[in-house]
Amino acid sequence: MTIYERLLVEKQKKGAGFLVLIDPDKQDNKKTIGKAERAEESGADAILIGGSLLFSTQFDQLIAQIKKTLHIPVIIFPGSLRQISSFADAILFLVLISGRNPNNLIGEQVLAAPIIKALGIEPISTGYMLIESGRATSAEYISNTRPIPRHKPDIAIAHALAAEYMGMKFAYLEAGSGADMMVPNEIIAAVVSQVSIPVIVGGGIRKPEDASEKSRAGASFIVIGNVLEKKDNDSLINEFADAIHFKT
Ligand code: 1GP
Repeated sequence: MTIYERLLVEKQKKGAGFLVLIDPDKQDNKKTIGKAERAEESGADAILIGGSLLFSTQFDQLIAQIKKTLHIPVIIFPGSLRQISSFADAILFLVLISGRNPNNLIGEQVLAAPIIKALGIEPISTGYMLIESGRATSAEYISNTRPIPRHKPDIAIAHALAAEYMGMKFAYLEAGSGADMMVPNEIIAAVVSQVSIPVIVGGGIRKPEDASEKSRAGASFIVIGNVLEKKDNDSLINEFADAIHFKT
């Protein structure tokens, strides 16, 4: 079974899947590994690892160490070509379809593809869509693109449909890490009502009740990052898992 299929099985069983995002720069490797272990114990379905920027020079070693103890998939959520590792189970093969920057639409992908092939990592093609969320986010700034206006669900639907028709496996609605405002539930529901590919939602989700609303609005996977870095406690991760896994 591929990692993609495994994720879909978890979503089917639990209502929605819980993905914990780890930023390799936020703490030292030892703490990061501990955090990944706690996420697995609490019921996270996979670890995403990556960020818009990467200061660390230990990316490969970190993933290798995480993989030694974890059983859930470790999936790269790359901000750049530097974030590729043979130790990962899969990589979100991101295409920033909400923007019109050719580098994020095809340039980086052409450079990354032969490396991914040579390393034998499973690529999961993902239509990545930035949704306006208040202040400019790192993803917007670094990619030099404009997000989709948050009160324009029709624009989001058109992009997600284009992702589906181009054969992508996920549509990712992204408010941005630490965003002031989350992706609105109306946009999630509107997109989910029109596309058949699973929708990932993340950015600025700080409370389990909000995560619950997003999964009930139809998101197949919810990504939680920042808040678990700030309030690193078992009970909060457990609450997120319970809120997102609404079928279990
Ligand atoms: C960001 O969607 C993810 O790429 C998660 O965002 O860090 O705000 O939870 P947070």
